[in-house]
Amino acid sequence: MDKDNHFKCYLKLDLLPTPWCPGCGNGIVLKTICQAFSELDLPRDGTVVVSGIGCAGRSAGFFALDSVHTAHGRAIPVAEGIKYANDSLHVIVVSGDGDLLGIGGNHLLHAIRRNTNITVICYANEIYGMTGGQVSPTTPRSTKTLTTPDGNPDRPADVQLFFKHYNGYFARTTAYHLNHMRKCIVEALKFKGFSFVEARTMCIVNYGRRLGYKNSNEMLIHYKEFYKINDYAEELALNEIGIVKSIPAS
Ligand SMILES: Cc1ncc(C[n+]2csc(CCOP(=O)(O)OP(=O)(O)O)c2C)c(N)n1
Ligand SMILES: [Mg+2]
Repeated sequence: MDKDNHFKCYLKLDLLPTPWCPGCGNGIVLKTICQAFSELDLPRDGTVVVSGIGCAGRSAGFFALDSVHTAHGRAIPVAEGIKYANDSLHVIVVSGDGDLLGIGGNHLLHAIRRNTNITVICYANEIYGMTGGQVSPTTPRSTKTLTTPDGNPDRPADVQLFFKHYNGYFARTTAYHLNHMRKCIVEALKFKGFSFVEARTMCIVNYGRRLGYKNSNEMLIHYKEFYKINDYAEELALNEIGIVKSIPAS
């Protein structure tokens, strides 16, 4: 397999296409994760992928690796258990914003506190996609969803702040910024400790359409125009993407 196609060895190609809707950004994230695995030449028999429940959670089944599709919100503790049982494994969680920050939010806080050496890739589509478009912990304030027809009254979770008092690696990136996403994931995988990559990705069918986007390309253009790259910043502003490495304990 040539270098450009090497990432495919991490995928169950015979299962493609994925069940995701046309225009969904999850395939971009899935492919970029595999490209990052390929860049680091992660061993297929030494890498484990764990997911929770949701559209994003479906990705675990597409990796040609050992994988566990856990109960809703429980991917992180299962991944931690695997890592503590066999420290030589690379353990990666792939799941959605609702799964990781909503029902699973408690586990995330404690994994950050313990600084478990695993990587979490959050497919942050700002919505509960699989169940039809209910408000999620990353839905921006005032945004209309199925369950907030007058606009979300709450502030979204700013995950980088969860790291404030603990060492760890946080990065935010988007499905438009492909090279940046790959870099964020590669550095997360190399980080010795807990790493979290918030990958903004499009859900056009159960989210974007309600907001007036005609197609997911328009959502990509929004990412392009709204987000500025600010790598290695101490803290990212809402309109910034970048790597915030090893936020020091204060
Ligand atoms: C215990 C439990 N509660 C609720 C559900 C219903 N449920 C399935 S997926 C999901 C939301 C997933 O949202 P997210 O993690 O953002 O993934 P997405 O579908 O957006 O990729 C919910 C609430 C469930 N499967 N199990
Ligand atoms: Mg979601």
